[in-house]
Amino acid sequence: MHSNFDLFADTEQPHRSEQIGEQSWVLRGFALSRIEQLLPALESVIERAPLRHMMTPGGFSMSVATSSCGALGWITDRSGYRYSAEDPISHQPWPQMPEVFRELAQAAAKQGGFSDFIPDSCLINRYVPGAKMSLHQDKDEHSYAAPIVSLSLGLPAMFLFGGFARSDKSQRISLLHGDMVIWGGVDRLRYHGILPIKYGRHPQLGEQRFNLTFRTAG
Ligand code: MD3
Ligand code: FE
Repeated sequence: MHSNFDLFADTEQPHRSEQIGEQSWVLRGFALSRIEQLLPALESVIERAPLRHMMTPGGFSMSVATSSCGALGWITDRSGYRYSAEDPISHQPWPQMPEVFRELAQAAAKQGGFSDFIPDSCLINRYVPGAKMSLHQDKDEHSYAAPIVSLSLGLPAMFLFGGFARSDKSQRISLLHGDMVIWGGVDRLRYHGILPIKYGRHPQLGEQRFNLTFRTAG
């Protein structure tokens, strides 16, 4: 793994950046400078579009609770995985993507060389201890040209970063409160997952982990 220190002119704060793939990077603590705007914005989104355990096409309830904001939200039910312009519970459009979400996602994407990233969807995943996400590829987006940017909050997680076949060996990368990750280009279709979250209590978020993923879905 390659590691280096970068000095970002816009924040004047040094961030540790780790390259984990040809076009993938972990930006340690990248969201911390905006945490005071970020947490209330997240709270307001999930007040309007409450977290829910969606049903997979196979009929299992997901251990992760999800919601979305932006023009499109990711949903799953008995008819499959897809993006939808409305929340299937309220039949209303998803809440707007808060400015601070978009700004952080675009600033992170820029660090990976994706300077024209325009996310139209933010999927919110909430993990409690024991919740996990099995190895999968993200293939529901219209185009794979745009990167995916993720933001981790709360309890730590062990992220699995695999290859292009399910059976390829995975790297294990721990993701902490405030870390952001960029995946694009040749790494966009890699298998990935999250090991079961360990018990613990985060000082700001309690017994949970949130992951926000920013995508160009439409
Ligand atoms: C790696 N979420 O929502 S970060 C997902 O932490 C998802 O909640 C995880 O996988 C989480 O689909 C992992 C997101 C992520 C997204 C896309 C990727 C990691 C990726 C695409 C390629 C490689
Ligand atoms: Fe995924």
